This record gives sequence, structure tokens and C-alpha cells, in this order.
Amino acid sequence: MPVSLCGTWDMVNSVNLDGYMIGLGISLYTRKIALKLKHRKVIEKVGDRYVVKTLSTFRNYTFSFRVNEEFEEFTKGLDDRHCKSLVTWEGNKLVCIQKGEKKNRGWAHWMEDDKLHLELYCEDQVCKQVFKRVV
Ligand code: ECB
Repeated sequence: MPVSLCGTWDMVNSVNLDGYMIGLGISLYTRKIALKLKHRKVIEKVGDRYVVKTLSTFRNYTFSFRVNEEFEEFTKGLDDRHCKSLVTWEGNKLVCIQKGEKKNRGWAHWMEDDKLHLELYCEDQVCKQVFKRVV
């Protein structure tokens, strides 16, 4: 059984978020704002659904899903695109594939050394973020 990613997590490191946002076609103006933000991730399990919230002082993004069940995702407030998304466990990694206009789009979450890790993929870009648990 994979370890639980549930909890409240604050970003402590972010590498190449700008590249990821360029891949998504985000404007320079919005990218500059987004790069200054400290993101908080709140991951909850409600019944058989996960709820993932990305919170910041600028915008929030919340969505929910069941593992192994494709769903329609609208990335409201991010790049505002529609994707067909599927989240699965690959070993200890929670992996999402976001099928849509952008190639090679998705993300992966996993725990390592008590930290929550996130890789965000879009086109040829990879953004890597690390979060520490809020106690
Ligand atoms: C929601 C906080 C960031 C707000 C940034 C606002 C505008 C920038 C527009 C697009 C930027 C794309 C991504 C920003 C980086 C992270 C936000 C969520 C990334 C994500 O999809 O995380 C997954 C995995 O935790 C859950 O959606």
C-alpha cells in the first residue's frame, strides 16, 4: 500500500516553474507573479476521492479525482484548458496524465525523506517542486 500523501504542505523549493509555464503558454506578466508565490498543497482523501488544493495569495486551484478513473479536468485559473486526466499509482508515485492540446502533459507526486515531491510536465519542460509538511 503506498504511503499517504495526505496533509498540508508548504513549498520549499521550485526549479523551472518558468519553463513549465512557458510550455503552457502563460504570459510573461502572469509568470512573473506566479514565480513569486509560495504555494501550499493540501491533499485530502474524502471517501474514495482525492482532493488536491494548490493555494496561494494570487490564485487557488482545486480539483478532485478517483484513482484509475479518467475525468474531465478544467485548469481554471492556470492555463484554462480542458484535459482528459487520469491518475494512477505507479509504485509509490501518484501519476497524472493530462491528455489535451499540450503534448506530454502531466505530473507526479511522491514522498521522499518526509518531503512531498512534485514534478510537473508539459511539452519538453519539467518543473520540480519540493514541499515540507506543515505541523
Ligand atoms: C494555484 C497557485 C499558482 C497560481 C499561478 C497562477 C497563474 C499561473 C498560470 C499557470 C501556471 C501553471 C502552474 C502553476 C504552478 C502550480 C499550480 C498547480 C500545478 C498543478 O497542476 O499541480 C497538480 C499537482 O499537485 C495539481 O493540480
